[in-house]
Amino acid sequence: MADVPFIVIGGYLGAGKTTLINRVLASDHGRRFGVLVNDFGDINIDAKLIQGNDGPLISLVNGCVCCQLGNELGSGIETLLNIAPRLDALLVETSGVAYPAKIALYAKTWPGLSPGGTLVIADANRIRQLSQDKFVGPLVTEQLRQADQVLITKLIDGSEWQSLRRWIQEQAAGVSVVQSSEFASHGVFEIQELNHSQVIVGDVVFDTKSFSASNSLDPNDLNRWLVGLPPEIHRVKGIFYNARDTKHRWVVQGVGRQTTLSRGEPWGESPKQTEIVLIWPQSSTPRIPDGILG
Ligand SMILES: Nc1nc2c(ncn2[C@@H]2O[C@H](COP(=O)(O)OP(=O)(O)OP(=O)(O)O)[C@@H](O)[C@H]2O)c(=O)[nH]1
Ligand SMILES: [Mg+2]
Repeated sequence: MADVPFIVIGGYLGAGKTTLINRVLASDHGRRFGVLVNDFGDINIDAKLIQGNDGPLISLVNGCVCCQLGNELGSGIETLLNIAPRLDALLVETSGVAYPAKIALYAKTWPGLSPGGTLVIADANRIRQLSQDKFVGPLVTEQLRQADQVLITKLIDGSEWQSLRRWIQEQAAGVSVVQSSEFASHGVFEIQELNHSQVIVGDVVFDTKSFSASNSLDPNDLNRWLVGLPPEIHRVKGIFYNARDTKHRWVVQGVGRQTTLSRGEPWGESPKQTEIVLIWPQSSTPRIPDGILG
């Protein structure tokens, strides 16, 4: 029986990993994926946002899989490998604070897995600035170095593409760089593994806070609260029960200063609940404003 490719999707908080996974799952690939999704907070928002997967999804929560959740990842892999008929591939979304090569190593040692490569997602608007950040810069740069391929998202100005690609290749010698608009979903099966000489895992520590409530939220109130969040909060994400549209889940996304509220899937049978997670580098100690979620 052929080994199952183990494909790792990494990259910093909010770069676009879940969005890419949803795109791959929704495409006409004719393959059955098992998905493992690690979210750093204590509520796995991403597991609720991954859609269109006919296969199984395993949620790894409350920590980062590269350092804290090794046993959970192992048992998740084993569960997926035991599914009959055999899945065609395992797709792993690392948390945005993970060192992806450490996770990719599982494919080299775990019976039944074969290496499927590491795709690291980079947000065109933020990657250079993040690489200079005094707290997270070393992590962000190391994530790029651990990639077999880098995928650039959110490229608005096409004229930036060449210089961004060159910059990434300066950080990570030999890596191939693609932009998301030119990345076909079957590309996840075509990642060429590079020979990474060593796997570095640093010690950037992150903090998280989550809110859950069963009462509805007004989008205007939520927006006002989001605007008041300090810039040290690197990621906000969640689903909320919108007082104005109680049929659908609403999704809140915040990456840096960019925030959006959008309509999600119908609630269906699931309980109508607001669940929002904030993540930030621990050293920055932001003050989270009181208010609707305070
Ligand atoms: N314009 C644009 N927005 C994108 C793209 N990819 C992702 N986004 C947006 O970026 C935000 C974060 O996307 P996610 O896919 O959740 O990012 P992520 O890397 O999974 O985030 P974490 O799991 O929290 O680290 C969302 O608002 C997405 O809609 C893209 O290619 N273009
Ligand atoms: Mg995600």
